[in-house]
Formats: sequence, structure tokens, C-alpha cells
Amino acid sequence: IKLLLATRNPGKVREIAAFFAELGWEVEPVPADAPEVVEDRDTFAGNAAKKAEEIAAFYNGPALADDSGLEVDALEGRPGVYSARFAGENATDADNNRKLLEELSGLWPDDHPTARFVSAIALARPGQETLVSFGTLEGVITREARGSNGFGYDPHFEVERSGRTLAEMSVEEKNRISHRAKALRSMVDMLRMEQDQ
Ligand code: ITT
Repeated sequence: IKLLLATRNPGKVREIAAFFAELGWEVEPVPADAPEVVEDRDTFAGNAAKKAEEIAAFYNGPALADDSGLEVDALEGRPGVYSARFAGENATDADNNRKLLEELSGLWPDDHPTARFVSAIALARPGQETLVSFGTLEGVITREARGSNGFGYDPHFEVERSGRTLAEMSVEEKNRISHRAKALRSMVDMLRMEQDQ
């Protein structure tokens, strides 16, 4: 059985598919006519589990979801679980980045606003407990956008001790260090432990 990726975000599909390709696992993006999952939980884990479980139940097969976001310390952890909708319900990445810069505008050039990306990965399988894993990545928000890879807040997120934004890295480089890749590696570890039992 193929693993369905319960996400409509093409940036996530690219990263998660590249991650599993290295392991030789077959994954498939969810069909375009899949049911819409309402993300109404107030934690990354809650939303990830909900997305994975609804898709797993609908297609009666294993499904993997990511719920993720950016926590900015100067904004007390916002936008957090609301990262995709920071600038409003149908906000684009550009809208959200503009909103982020607006909210932090008083801080530059003296401060280097610290932040982290958080990812919760959930794996749901019909008739089994849902597994959830986490990963984080620390960095600093830059006033200037740099790079054109990745998605979301990547052009404004300079990775700690790298001097580069996530948008200046290839998918392969991002997958060596990112919040999402860490959570995915931890999920693979959990599955291997389960198999060894
Ligand atoms: P799905 O629910 O369909 O997976 P989504 O984009 O709505 O897609 P989320 O609710 O998890 O997903 O929102 C995550 C948002 O956080 C995403 O839209 C980006 O704005 C931001 N984000 C998460 N991971 C990121 C990353 O690796 N790089 C840049 N921005 C990221």
C-alpha cells in the first residue's frame, strides 16, 4: 500500500517526497478532489493528527500529514499554528511575509529577531493508533528576502550558524537540517521500533 501525503502545500510535497525517495519508499500526494480538512485544533500535533486521520479514513489506507509553522520570540510565539493564515484566510506567502516584516519593523537594524520553525508529523493507519513526531529548527528573521527556493517564510529565515536563509538552500540541503526532516526521521525511527517489537 502506498503512503498518501495529506497536504495541499506543493512545497511540503516536494520535501516529503524527496525525503522518502532516499529511503526507497513510495509516497503519493493526496488526489485533488480529496475532502478538505478543517484545521481547527490549537496545536501542531492536533492539526497534523486530524489531517492524517481524516484522509486515512476516507481512502482506507495509511496517510501522513505535516502541520507546521513559525514561532517568533518577539511576537510571543506568533504566528505559530496560524502561520498559513497570518495575513488572513486566503493569504499568499507574499502576504504573510509582508505581515511578518510589518510586525517586526521596529526591531531592525539593532535586533536579530530569533524564531524557530516547528513541524509535527502524524501517521494515521486505519484501525491503529496515530503516531506523532516533532522537529524544530532555530534561526533569525531577516529584513531582506534572500533566495528563491523553498516556500512560505523561507526567504526571511536565516538558519542558525549557517549565514544562509532556507530559500538559499536546495531541497536536499534543507532536508538535512529542517524541522520537517527531523520530524520525518523521528517518525521513521518510531516505525522501525514498532517493527522490531
Ligand atoms: P496543508 O495543511 O495542506 O499541509 P498548509 O500550508 O495549510 O498546507 P500548515 O497549516 O501546516 O500547512 O501551515 C504551515 C505554514 O507555515 C506554511 O503555509 C508556511 O507559511 C509556514 N511554514 C511551515 N513550514 C515551513 C517551511 O519549511 N518553510 C517556510 N515556511 C513554512
